[in-house]
Amino acid sequence: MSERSQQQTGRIAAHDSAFLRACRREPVPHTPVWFMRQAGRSLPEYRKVREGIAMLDSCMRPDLVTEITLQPVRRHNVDAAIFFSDIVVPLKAVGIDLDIKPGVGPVVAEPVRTRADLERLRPLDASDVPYVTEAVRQLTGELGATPLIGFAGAPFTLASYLIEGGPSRTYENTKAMMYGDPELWADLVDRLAGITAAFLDVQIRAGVSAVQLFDSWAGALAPAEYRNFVMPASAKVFDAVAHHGVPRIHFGVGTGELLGLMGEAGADVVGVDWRVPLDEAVRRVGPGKALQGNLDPAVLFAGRSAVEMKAQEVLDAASGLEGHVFNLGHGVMPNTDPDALTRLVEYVHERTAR
Ligand code: 1CP
Repeated sequence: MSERSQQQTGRIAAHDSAFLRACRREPVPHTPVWFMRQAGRSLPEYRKVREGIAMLDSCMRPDLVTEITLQPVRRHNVDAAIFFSDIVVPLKAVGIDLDIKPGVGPVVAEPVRTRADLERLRPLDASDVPYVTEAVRQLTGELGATPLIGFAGAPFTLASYLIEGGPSRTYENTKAMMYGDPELWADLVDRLAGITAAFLDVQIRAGVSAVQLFDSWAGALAPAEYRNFVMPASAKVFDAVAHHGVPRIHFGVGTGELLGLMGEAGADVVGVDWRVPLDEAVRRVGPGKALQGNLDPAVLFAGRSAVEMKAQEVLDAASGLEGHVFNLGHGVMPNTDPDALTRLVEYVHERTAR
């Protein structure tokens, strides 16, 4: 089969799925469910296949990526798969010396702090990430009518890892550059927007049915700063992939005050964490966009009846929405009981069956 017809086959098969219908704000047979970090350490089968293999190495092995991406689909009956990778993979692919340290997260050997450092961020080309194209093709073949979501890190969140050198609570170096050298900052996030757009483009060309832009840490910013320093770069990413016509999801943590702007940046679906109920979130986002979220991932530790009660609250708050994709307000935590996730999918499907 030609490359083009193969990618079309995956997308055509998934076109009428509940997930894609909800993203397009069309009527659905049931509310679709998937979970951020549905693949990963909460699953014993994941821990088994990852044994002895470093996180970034696993992202570069198409057979392993395919297996890990499929694990939660088999186990939980979720309505979408999310491509197994990491937001720092494209940075590694353009030559940034970084690693993902167990229990820590991404660590950058030489943080990006000066104009000379910017030169290390060359543009990304599809030939830098052949393993991504290969894995997406394998996956769309295996998934049939279940849509595959591609993703990338948004410029602000990627910049925070590059500048801080690793995870941060305060983003002091990131904000120092933003406020202290706005020109350098603008050039940095613009370069990152190019890399991110190219990384999404590779995934879409290979056959993913939707993309999610993770600006996980944008909630550290006030709306005015988000609008000035971050939104133009994220808008550039959304604009660059708009012509493909696949739904674009935009998500961050603690972004209640930014929801309107995050929608305005160019998203079709706005992801909401657990801090803002969906009936309030829809007022902040405005018409014409679907919402995704927003059960507190910690609720999954509280026992079955609490999970069902809190899940029902999310469904009730979403009852007036035109498009709702059920998800957690952030990723599945590693100690989560996988059976609680399976039961949650069942609950949402049963309660929303039309
Ligand atoms: O060895 C391991 O299992 C390491 C844990 C892990 C995993 C499973 C990391 C390190 N990344 C991943 C995979 C991953 N990363 C996925 C897989 C697909 C799925 O959701 O099932 C996705 C979507 C990501 C994206 C990602 N990486 C984000 C955005 C999502 C979010 O959680 O907000 C972020 C911020 C990262 C950075 C990162 N990578 C890994 C960790 C522990 C972190 C966060 C570190 C921090 O707190 O700053």
